[in-house]
Amino acid sequence: MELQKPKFTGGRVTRLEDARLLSGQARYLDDIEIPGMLEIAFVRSNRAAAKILSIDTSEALALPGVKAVFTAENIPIQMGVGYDIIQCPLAKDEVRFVGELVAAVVADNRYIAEDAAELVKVEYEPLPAVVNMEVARKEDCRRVHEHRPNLFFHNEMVTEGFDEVFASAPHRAEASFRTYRQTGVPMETRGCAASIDAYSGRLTVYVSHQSPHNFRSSLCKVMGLSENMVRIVVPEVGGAFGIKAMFYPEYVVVSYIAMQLKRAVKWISDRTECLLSDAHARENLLDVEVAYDDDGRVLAIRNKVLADTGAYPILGFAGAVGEAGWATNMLTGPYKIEHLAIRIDCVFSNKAPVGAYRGVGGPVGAQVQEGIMELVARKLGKDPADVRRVNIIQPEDFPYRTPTGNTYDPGSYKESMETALQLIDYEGFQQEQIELRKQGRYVGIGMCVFVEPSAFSESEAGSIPYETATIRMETNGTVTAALGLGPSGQGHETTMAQLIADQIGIDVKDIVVLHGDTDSAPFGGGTGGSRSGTIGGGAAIGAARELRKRLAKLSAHLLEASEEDIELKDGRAQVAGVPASGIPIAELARIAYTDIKRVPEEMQLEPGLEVSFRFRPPMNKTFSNGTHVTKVEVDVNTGFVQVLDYVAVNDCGNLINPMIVEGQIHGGIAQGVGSGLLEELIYDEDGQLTTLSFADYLLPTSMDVPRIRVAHIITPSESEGGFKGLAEGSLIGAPSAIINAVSDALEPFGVFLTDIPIRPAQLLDSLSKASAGR
Ligand code: SMO
Repeated sequence: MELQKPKFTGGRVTRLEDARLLSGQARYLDDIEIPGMLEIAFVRSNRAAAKILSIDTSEALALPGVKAVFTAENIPIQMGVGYDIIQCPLAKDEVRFVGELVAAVVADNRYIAEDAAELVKVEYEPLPAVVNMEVARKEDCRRVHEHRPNLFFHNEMVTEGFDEVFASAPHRAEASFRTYRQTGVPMETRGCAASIDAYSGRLTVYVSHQSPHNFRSSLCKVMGLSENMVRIVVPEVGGAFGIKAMFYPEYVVVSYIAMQLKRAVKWISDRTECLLSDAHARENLLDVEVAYDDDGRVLAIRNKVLADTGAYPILGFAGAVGEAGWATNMLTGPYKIEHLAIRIDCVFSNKAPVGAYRGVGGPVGAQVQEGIMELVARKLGKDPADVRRVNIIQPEDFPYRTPTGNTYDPGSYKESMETALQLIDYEGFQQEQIELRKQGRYVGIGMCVFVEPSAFSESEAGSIPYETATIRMETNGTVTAALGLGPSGQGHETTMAQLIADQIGIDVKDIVVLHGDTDSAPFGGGTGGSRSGTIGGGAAIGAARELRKRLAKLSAHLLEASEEDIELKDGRAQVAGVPASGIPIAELARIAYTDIKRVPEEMQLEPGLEVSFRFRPPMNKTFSNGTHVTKVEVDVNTGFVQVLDYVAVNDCGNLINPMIVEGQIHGGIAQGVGSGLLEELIYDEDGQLTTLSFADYLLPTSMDVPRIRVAHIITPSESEGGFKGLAEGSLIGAPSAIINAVSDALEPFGVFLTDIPIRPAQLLDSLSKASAGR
């Protein structure tokens, strides 16, 4: 039987979830109401480092409406969070960062709980806070964890023959790059609610999260619970960006309290808690030495990375090791650079824990890789595009093995760059730039050519290399599909339905995609690492294909035709080319369940029209790629940067839904404007976070985000459907493209920017340093 030309896959199918999302009908965590539910407010440490001498909860307990106050004393749970570190969900004896949980107040409502939290008296004996990572790494620095040196992770890697190549290169240059702390800032903050079912004794946890099954595994492991006694329900999620991929101590406290009090309880983070305690990301210092030849060909890179993990590793993420690891793993990006010497040092500090944020180390690696191209161009007086042309991996080089051991499947690295430069009129702009400079206007153009790893299918510790889809045709011919994914607005209900619909010849509107409930969804890894389309999509296609086989077999039997001649199309099964012969798929479904004497004998004991299919991509990773180019204008008096124009050329293989892909790209670029120009979590020297609201932690608004032009190039992967993940790529590309454009604008001043973000004050600082140096 021939598969018809896809009707839905590849099309701009209107998102099925949007009717409820856009009309206020969607149910997020805070919309969940459980009878008798109490609310929790946390007492968080206001010290970066201190011994806890005493906690007096008596006044809080006396407030009317307060049901209980919990401290480490009455929550005797210890979480092994990795690297020999044990974390108590509520701090015991010592606090290690501002925002760490100290006590939980349970009350009739959040107002009372907040008031009571202020009445909890914690007596601290301050300790010197370890805030600066360069200080933290020193032997004589006070230890954040007494039993471990602050420098808790160290790794080195060097390619064979590095020293010789480096020493004999015609040119060498150095630069230090720094990426400052940022965080994901989902519109809906983190939170969870827990309740015990009075009859079964099962614990249900509602949580705004990316991976229901991983969440359940972590919760059960930490609390010593049996997985069949725990149900995780993920309601609608209003953005996640990695920070909701991990497991945080609040979840243990809320679940524990629900079990103790036998009452439903809920906690939702307010915005300040979010900035204090959601995973932070990106704090890295990268010292780079680069060796290159007269043409600008990069021969070797030495990169020393120092990364700040904060006070604890976060469960479900390899801490700053993950970020520094990815930044260096992908350091050569789209370029053919053979020699690398890498050193990674990760330190603990008295700051919030570091974890996943869209792209993980990707934006950091891209900043360095693209910064190197810019640096070499400046040193040689060449056009940055020409330096990239000399270094870029050519079509004939695929599959290409990087010095860090990645095997790139084919991509359009060079083509994406040339297309992007044409679309933005790179050459034309250079003329315009000269004219504008004469008028005292500083405009610049910058690019980032990037490669994004996705669909990790090698079973690394804790990561699930596959996804499973369970799909069932109901007796009326509609389909219910369940996956272990955890969407946070990406439109999985639509994209998965598109894939399934094309396999079995029904309409997308006749498919309901379920996710986020461990009682109904098959085990899976959830959403992260740009994996859902590729791995989840592969599972959806595989399951639908199995279902199609069953429908073909049944209809062949009923139509007295050969299975090979059956086609499923527009809701009917028919002998190919003979529509009159057909039978509605809904009728097939009815027969399959309720008239089984008409079902072929060998199918009678099969479970109706329900199939499960596990998919693991055939390669370890697939790599999407793209090029971002942007024009900016800098006001040299105020340091204000306006992004004027933006072109994104993207290659993620075959597209399931171009509209959804473009949405991902627009969103990533908007975040990239924040990441490049505005967002920074700033700690003072005592370890106090000074950016506690959006008045200080600046997010991009629609006024900051430019018009974006997107173009697609399609180099299919070898995975099912030819898909590659693309969700994180635009945040990998955008910050670096913007920084490079700002550097280009300020080239007449000799400014060369290396840091992310480059905020107005820092920009003015670089300008005055550059002019002082002249
Ligand atoms: S930072 Mo994402 O959840 O891979």
